[in-house]
Amino acid sequence: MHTLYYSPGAASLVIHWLLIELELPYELKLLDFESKQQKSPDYLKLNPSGVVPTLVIDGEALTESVALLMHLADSHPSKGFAPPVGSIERARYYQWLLYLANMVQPLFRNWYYPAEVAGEANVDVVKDCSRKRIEACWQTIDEHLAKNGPWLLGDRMSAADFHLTMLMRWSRNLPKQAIEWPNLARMATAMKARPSFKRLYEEEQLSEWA
Ligand SMILES: N[C@@H](CCC(=O)N[C@@H](CS)C(=O)NCC(=O)O)C(=O)O
Repeated sequence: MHTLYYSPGAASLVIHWLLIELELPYELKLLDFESKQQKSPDYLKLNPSGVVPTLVIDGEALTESVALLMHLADSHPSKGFAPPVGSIERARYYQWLLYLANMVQPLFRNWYYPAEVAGEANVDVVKDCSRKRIEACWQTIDEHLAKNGPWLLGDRMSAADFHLTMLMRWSRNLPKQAIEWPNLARMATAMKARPSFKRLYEEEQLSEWA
């Protein structure tokens, strides 16, 4: 059994999406960010960083969205969301997942939580720098998809494409959205057409970027 602690649209979204895709039994536990439930003593015992996602698998609490995504994809090889360990496709998979996790995702953290970087007095400059660097990442990924797409790993869709789609969704409030890059737009359209996306939206009660 899987229990996912989530907040609608947050980094937990990709884990929720994969649980649906992999047809796993799961229970959702909503954390109310308004009342800072993610910082409650009970939740901090599960996730000392006070963030989502936390996925409890058979009683063990695990964190970090990309680590969870990799574990879920590897545990259900029949779905083909992760290339075989040791293959060159696997090396590309690691490359793109870590690019998304280390490069793109932290820039979004800076955009949405700019005071964390350099205090309230500097939020505008932090947001502006983050935005420019996010746009440079979209340019890099779009050029890659143009040459080597349609997916991050070429002809083969992988768990990395789910993560990329979640990050693209986060750009909907930025001056220039990811879908303004044509290859990213085509990829997002294909991902949104999956039946799992509809169920994800229903269960998280999302409507923006449908
Ligand atoms: N590296 C973590 C980052 C998770 C993260 O920053 N989650 C955000 C939502 S997207 C969160 O829980 N924010 C609430 C807070 O920081 O209080 C992961 O990928 O799991």
